[in-house]
This record gives sequence, structure tokens and C-alpha cells, in this order.
Amino acid sequence: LKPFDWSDPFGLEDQLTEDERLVRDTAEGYAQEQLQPRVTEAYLDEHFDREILREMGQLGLLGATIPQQYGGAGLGYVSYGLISRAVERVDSGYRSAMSVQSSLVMYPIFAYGSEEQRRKYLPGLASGELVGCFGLTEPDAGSDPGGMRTTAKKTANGYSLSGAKMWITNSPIADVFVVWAKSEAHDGKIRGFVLEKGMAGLSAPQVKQKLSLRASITGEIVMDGVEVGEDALLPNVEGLKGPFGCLNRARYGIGWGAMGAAEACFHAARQYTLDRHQFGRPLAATQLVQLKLANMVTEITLGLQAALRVGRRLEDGELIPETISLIKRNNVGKALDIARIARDMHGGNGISAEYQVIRHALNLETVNTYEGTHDVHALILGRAITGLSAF
Ligand code: TGC
Ligand code: FAD
Repeated sequence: LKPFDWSDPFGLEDQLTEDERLVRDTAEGYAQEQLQPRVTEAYLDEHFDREILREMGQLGLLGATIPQQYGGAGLGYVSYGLISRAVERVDSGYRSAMSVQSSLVMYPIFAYGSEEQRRKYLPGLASGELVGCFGLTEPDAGSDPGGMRTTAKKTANGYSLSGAKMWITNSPIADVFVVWAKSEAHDGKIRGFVLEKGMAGLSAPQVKQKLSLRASITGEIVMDGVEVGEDALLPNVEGLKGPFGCLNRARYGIGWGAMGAAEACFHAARQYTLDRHQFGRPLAATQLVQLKLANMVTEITLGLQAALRVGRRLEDGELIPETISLIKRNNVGKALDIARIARDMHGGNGISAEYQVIRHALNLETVNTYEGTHDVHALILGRAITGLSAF
């Protein structure tokens, strides 16, 4: 008989290649040594340290799946998932910065951009010299992005963009803005545009006083007749499948990332209840605590295994968006439950920033909402199960 390994019951480790383990070790080492020591202060100060993107870039953690000729690391989707998990083990906000840059900015420029756009932007985004953001959501179009109001009007030399995007990760510090708009010149279809900081009429005010994801910077994108040339248009995609193609990758990464946050909370709750004595014995010696720990390890083990399965399929060229909805929805929902319960198991200490668990719980409220809410992913699955759209 092999002993039960509470930190990896199904031997995820054995299912990774040697290269994947190296990527994981690099990401874990960086996250624990460089990110963990500064996260509490960053969270309390509502501050995102822009240097983090340069640090990640130096280690090859940005655009991990983008080919090396454009500055990416040319890795597989499981490696990307392992990076997400390692970074989100520290903070969902840091994973957010990484996944927006990788999946929502570098991916569309790579997949839908011209060769000139790829060469112009991808190396700088991969090194972290450039910061990118992705503008889909608007004040009146969140779950239903097809209802967006941002428009691109045709001009003599290109387009004029007007509209407002809301809740945009990284926008106040962004150099590169991937923005989705209804283009009059393309029968009102949704098209992607790449805007640059400093363009006349473009601004990105910060959204302040968030009580979740405070170590990530969030803002608006305000476009007041921003004039761009024809070369700002992403030529190779049209319609909502453009942004959704990017979201497939980001949501997949979140499926792994949320498990990292859940593992951090599970490990903390296990150690805390082993160390803390009440009624003359460790809290971990009580049935209720063991039940909670058993539930946590079960959900984390199943969630990781599911994420690995979706990752291997992506690497085989099999993209089934509903399976990505399944892991995004399940893994984030389970991680949120685990973080809340871990918070409870820490008693009064659980509300202190020092013990980390409440920060994860508060962050996961955002993760449950962005990239398609928990309920929107249920409706995506419901549509695929029944053939009926219930949005
Ligand atoms: P629907 O009619 O279903 O589809 C419209 C077109 O899009 C295609 N499509 C997809 N293509 C690729 N992958 C997918 N997952 C796709 N889903 C749909 C579809 O085939 C169709 O193509 P075509 O050629 O026929 O036009 O669209 P709908 O308007 O009914 O939408 C339904 C719904 C609810 C599924 C969708 O709107 C949705 O997913 N809503 C959630 C919105 C969302 O996720 N927003 C995310 C904003 S970005 C963000 O949150 C970043 S946070 C990052 C961070 O900080 O980490
Ligand atoms: P709504 O769509 O108004 O939803 C409100 C509630 O109604 C939810 O519970 C939802 O599940 C429910 N609901 C909606 N439709 C239905 C329905 N048909 N049936 C039943 N229930 C329904 N967006 C970007 O484009 N780029 C970013 O970088 C980005 N970063 C973000 C960072 C943060 C910190 C946050 C909080 C959000 C970010 N978002 C970003 C936006 C995010 O994707 C949206 O908040 C999300 O898609 C939900 O949209 P909404 O907030 O408008 O909520």
C-alpha cells in the first residue's frame, strides 16, 4: 500500500513532464520568495507594484504559450495552468495581472493580429516592458457583452473610437489597450482594436475603494473620439468569437489559479487547527474540523485533476468551451467555499490580514464574478445540455 499524500492525493506530480515541473518550480519559487512577502502591504495599501510584470517577464511567465519567436516561452497549456496556480496561491490579483497580459492581450495580438502587430507588441509584452489591458465590459454591458455601446466609426485613414469600458484590470497603468467595439464599417460587427497610451481622447481612470482584489489595479477606459489608423484593427477575427477566444484561455487558467488559492487556504487551515488547542486538544482532533478538511482536500484534488484534463485536451488541439466553463465555475465556486470555511476555522485570527485567508476569500468574490459569473457559466452549460438558451 502507498501512503495517502494529503497535499497531492492523486499524484498530480506524476502526471507532469519534467519540463512542466521545472516551470512549476520556477513559478512557485518566484511567487513564494518575491510575491508573498509584499502581498499583505500591497493589499492593505490598494497598490499594484508595476515592477511585478517586469519580474514575471524576466522569468518567462508572461505569454507562456506564445511562440518564442515573439518573445513567449512556447510552453503548453498545462505549464500555463501551473503558473496560474503558483501565482494565485499568493494572490488572485497577481494572477489577474499575469493572465490579462498573457491570455487577453498577447493571445489576441498573436491569434488575430497582423505580422506587424505581433512584432510591434508581443516582445515588449512578454518581457513586461509593456503592460496590456483588455476592454470588453462596459457600465451597461457585463454578462451580455453583445450589448456594448462602444463604436468605431470609419474615418479617411482609419477609425474613430468612442465609448467607455468599465472594470478593466491593469488599465490605469497600461501601455497597450485591446479594445472591442462595434464597427460601422463592418456592418456593426464587433471588432478588436489595439490602442496605445497617450492617444488623444484616451484615458483610464482608476477604480478606487475596491474591497476585493486590492493588490490588482482596476480602471475604466474612456474613449472620446480616439483616432487610430487602419493598422490598429485586429484583422483576423470578427464578432464575439474574438473576445471569447481569448476568454477561453483566461478562464482555463483561472480554473487552475483558483485551486492555488484554495490550496493556500486548506494548508493554512490544516496547520492552524493542528497548532491551536481548545478544550484540551488540537482543533484538528475534532470531527467537525476533520470533516471540513476532508471536504477541502476532495474538492481541490478533483478540481486540479479536471483542470489537468482540460489542459491536456487543449494541448491536443481539442477546445470545448463548455468544459472550460465547467472548470472555471466549479473550481472558483469551490475555492470560494474553501476560503470562507478556512476563514471560519481560524476563528478571530481569521479576519486578520496576517493569516491571509480572508484576503483569499475576498479576492475570490471577484474571481467568481469576472470572466463570466458563476451563474452565466451554469447557463452556458445548461444551453449545451438542453439545446435551449436561457440567458
Ligand atoms: P453566443 O450567441 O453564444 O455567441 C456569439 C458568438 O461567439 C461565439 N462563441 C464563442 N467562440 C469561442 N469561444 C467561446 N467560448 C464562445 N462562446 C460563444 C459563438 O459561436 C458565436 O459566434 P458566431 O460566429 O456565430 O457569431 O453569444 P451570446 O451573446 O448569446 O453570449 C452568451 C454568453 C452569456 C455565453 C456570453 O456573452 C458570456 O460568456 N458572457 C460573459 C461575459 C464575460 O465573460 N466577460 C468577461 C470580460 S473580461 C474579464 O472579466 C477579464 S477579468 C481578467 C482578470 O483580471 O483576470
Ligand atoms: P451583470 O452582468 O450585471 O450581472 C449581475 C448579476 O446578474 C450576476 O449575479 C449575474 O450572474 C446575474 N445575471 C446576469 N445575466 C443573467 C441571466 N441571463 N440570468 C440569470 N442571472 C443573470 N472586464 C473586462 O472586460 N476586462 C477586465 O480586465 C476585467 N477585469 C475585472 C476586474 C474586476 C476586479 C472586476 C470586478 C471585474 C472585471 N471585469 C473585466 C468585468 C467582469 O467581467 C464583469 O464584472 C462580469 O462579466 C459581470 O458583469 P457585470 O458586473 O456587469 O454584472
